Amino acid sequence: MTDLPDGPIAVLCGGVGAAKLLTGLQRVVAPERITAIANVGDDLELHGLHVSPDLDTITYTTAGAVSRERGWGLDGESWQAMEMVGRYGGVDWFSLGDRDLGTHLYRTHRLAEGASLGEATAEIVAGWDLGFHLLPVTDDRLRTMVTTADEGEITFQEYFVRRQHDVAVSAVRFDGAEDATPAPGVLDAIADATVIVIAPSNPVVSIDPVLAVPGVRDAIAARRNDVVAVSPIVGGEALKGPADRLLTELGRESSVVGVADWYRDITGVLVIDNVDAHHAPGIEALGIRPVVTNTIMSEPTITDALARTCLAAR
Ligand code: FO1
Repeated sequence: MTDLPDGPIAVLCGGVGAAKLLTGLQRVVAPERITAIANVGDDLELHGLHVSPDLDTITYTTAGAVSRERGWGLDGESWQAMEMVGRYGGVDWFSLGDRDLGTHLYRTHRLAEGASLGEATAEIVAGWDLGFHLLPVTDDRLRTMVTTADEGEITFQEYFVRRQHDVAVSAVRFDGAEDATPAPGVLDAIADATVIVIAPSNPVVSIDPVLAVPGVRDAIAARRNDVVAVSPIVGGEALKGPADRLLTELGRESSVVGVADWYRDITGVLVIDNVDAHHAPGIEALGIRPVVTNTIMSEPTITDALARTCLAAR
């Protein structure tokens, strides 16, 4: 068994890939040692509700309550409320399940009472008895915007869901990032961590909006030797979502070398899948140490082994 380091662990997170790795991490070390710092650029206001997809995907997945076939939202969902919204001609391209709505009702009410997104998130996490700490990277408004050829600039969810990310993107912007500040606990979690893991999330639209909050990228870069990133690209493709196409559309290489180049100034290690072992020299040439293992988290034993590898890799 690889010897695991002591001390606190920080994990930069997007949605599905990060949530899976977190379920492994919280099994291989005490969950209280883990602070997940999550992207909020996917958030949206819909039907007067504040929806935080990455925060909720992490919460529901680590709680074992996520819908396995969708990878988001809750298991055993019904869609009665959405059917009513659709009946009246309301926005129904973004499906909110009846159980999931409870989360958005609670979060929206707490925000209206003056609670921060971080405070509301901590209460929701407590409601699922999760042992790890889940922080939004910022409590401020930050929204990922993408520029498409046919519609110009649209919100991330209009791209990802309404367009099913089936449209080329020429630019990505994080609206509000320049005025945002790291949420309480974020910079301390990065400074105090023994290991900082960059989860296998989309580098362009999930990890970059986390790094875009002033102070966060510099804090991570300062700890580069203790940072371990996991490539979300395997064999040149994304396991889920548009990461491969986005890298290509933005003029970068959709490969583990392209990911290494994307993370060049902030990570000392890149964990890649066995199928990409031949790319190791190209990664080393960028001054990043490659760690080759099975990164396809298709079952808990693989997920836990990957979690151990990440913690032991720095
Ligand atoms: N993804 C979809 O493809 N279609 C949906 O209707 C949808 C609804 C939805 C509701 C709540 C939520 O937390 C996530 C939801 N997602 C949906 C996934 C979401 O777009 C992605 O999880 C992230 O924003 C990208 O990681």
